[in-house]
Amino acid sequence: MIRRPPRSTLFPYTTLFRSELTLTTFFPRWFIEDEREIEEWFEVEMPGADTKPLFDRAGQLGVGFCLGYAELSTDDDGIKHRYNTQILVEKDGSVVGKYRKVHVPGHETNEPDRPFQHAERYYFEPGPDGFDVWDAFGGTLGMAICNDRRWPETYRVMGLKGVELILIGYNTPLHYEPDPQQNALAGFHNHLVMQSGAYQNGTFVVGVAKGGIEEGIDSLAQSAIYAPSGQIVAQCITTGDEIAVATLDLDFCGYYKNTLFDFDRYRQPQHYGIIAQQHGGQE
Ligand code: CDT
Repeated sequence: MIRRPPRSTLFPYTTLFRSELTLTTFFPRWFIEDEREIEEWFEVEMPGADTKPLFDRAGQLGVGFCLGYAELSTDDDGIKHRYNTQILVEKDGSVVGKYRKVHVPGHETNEPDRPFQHAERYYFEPGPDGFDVWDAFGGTLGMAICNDRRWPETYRVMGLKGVELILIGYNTPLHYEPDPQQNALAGFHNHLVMQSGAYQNGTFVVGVAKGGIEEGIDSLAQSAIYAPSGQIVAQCITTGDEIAVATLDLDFCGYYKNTLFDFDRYRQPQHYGIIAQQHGGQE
């Protein structure tokens, strides 16, 4: 017997979701040494002077949105931190959630033999806040950024917090220099991880690409909306500007959260300790 959650509302809001590092080019493809030049890519406040009109307009229209950008923050000790960040903005224009990318891929130093850099680990430190969820748009929403989507822990942490919709921006170059045999599988891996993350946690997932060619580099498109069944609800079919539209009944999550993936009933966390305690894999 399926236990339905008490709430039975449709997801009655319009939201727009943009990709990772939306406000700039994907600058980690360049290795820049000058600190001041680096900081030009970063936002020190959000909204700032350039982005305030977007918030105002969204508020006027009652359209929420999610936006990825490079964040420069200064802590209480005056130390600067650079994060790959995404925010969730409600339909009144208020920021309800901020997420800083946890899994930072790529390399730390200049590797001039590559056709282009992927120096995210030079520009960004891992987000210190982990994976949170927020009550927004009538549901429980979470966020992740690009490489996070490849790690099952990303979804499970939010799954344990009751997430119903995870918003993931990504920027995935179609050429992967460390192992080019993976190039042809980029689209397959993209769907594979988000479909399984959605299914195994009974949540909707929205994956949004900054796809197509930017500064001569071709990146994966295929933005899509995934259901808790693991099925694709909607998908973009071009590499140009395109909008995928779907109406999501978040109560559908209950069919999975309360049956096969009833965590309370079936999980065996006493056997999972190594996942949180051990960093690398054994030989
Ligand atoms: N932006 C981002 O995280 N991109 C990575 C590319 C592969 S690692 C160089 C990704 O996981 O899609």
